[in-house]
Amino acid sequence: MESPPHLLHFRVSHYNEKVRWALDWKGVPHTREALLPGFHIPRVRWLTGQHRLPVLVVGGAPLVGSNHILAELEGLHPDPPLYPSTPSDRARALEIQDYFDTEVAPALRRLFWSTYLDDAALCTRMATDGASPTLRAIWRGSFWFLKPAMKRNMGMDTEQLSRARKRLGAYFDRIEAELAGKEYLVGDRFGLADLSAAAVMTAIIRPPEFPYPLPEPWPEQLSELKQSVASREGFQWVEEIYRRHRSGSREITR
Ligand SMILES: N[C@@H](CCC(=O)N[C@@H](CS)C(=O)NCC(=O)O)C(=O)O
Repeated sequence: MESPPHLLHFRVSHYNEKVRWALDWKGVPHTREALLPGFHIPRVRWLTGQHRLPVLVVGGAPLVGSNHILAELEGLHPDPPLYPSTPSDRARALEIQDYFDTEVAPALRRLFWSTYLDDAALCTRMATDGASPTLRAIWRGSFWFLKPAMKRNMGMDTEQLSRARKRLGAYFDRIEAELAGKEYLVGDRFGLADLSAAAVMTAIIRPPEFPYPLPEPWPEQLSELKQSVASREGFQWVEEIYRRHRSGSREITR
């Protein structure tokens, strides 16, 4: 018997949340393996020739990139459909997905990590949540070289961070403009665009249904960031979409 899909992921990550959500929502039983940022590289490189997560191993073959994985899942498990049925709705959903992946996700990730990286203890607690005490201690001991590498990798210089902060409101503008008073971003049912946009926004929103809550207390700056946009209609929409559509986990635990 073929083994179930196996997800290599970071618990904290919004790109990874897209794939978890799609697997859970489509009711696909799967196994998960959480890796630690930085320590993941040799394993993921060896498996896929690149270093980013999520990776979903299906029938022994690794799939890379959240968009690609979602498209493959749709082919393998068409019911319930995540992609809209008409070509024009599909094109719009893909365009929205692309905007949130390439424009919004990297900016929000910068903002999120910037609230942690100046505090080694807090950052370790968040990044290694769920790992063994030994791994957590090794990660903490490696923080002096992980921190600059992560800052470089995520493009966390002053200019990019300030641009991300300035554009935050525009990301909510985009959700609100696409919704234009409707319940869903494309068409009249939950789908690819909603899942992609809402999952990406969890970098700062963190609805209670997000499967891996951040350890408490949050960094003050992260709470402030969340608070600064909490009254936006787009923020409340993300929370509502999670409440309604983030179904229970289909992870197989051994
Ligand atoms: N376009 C990719 C982006 C994935 C991505 O940037 N993943 C981050 C986590 S949020 C990552 O793996 N970072 C670690 C690294 O770059 O080595 C996707 O949609 O899957």
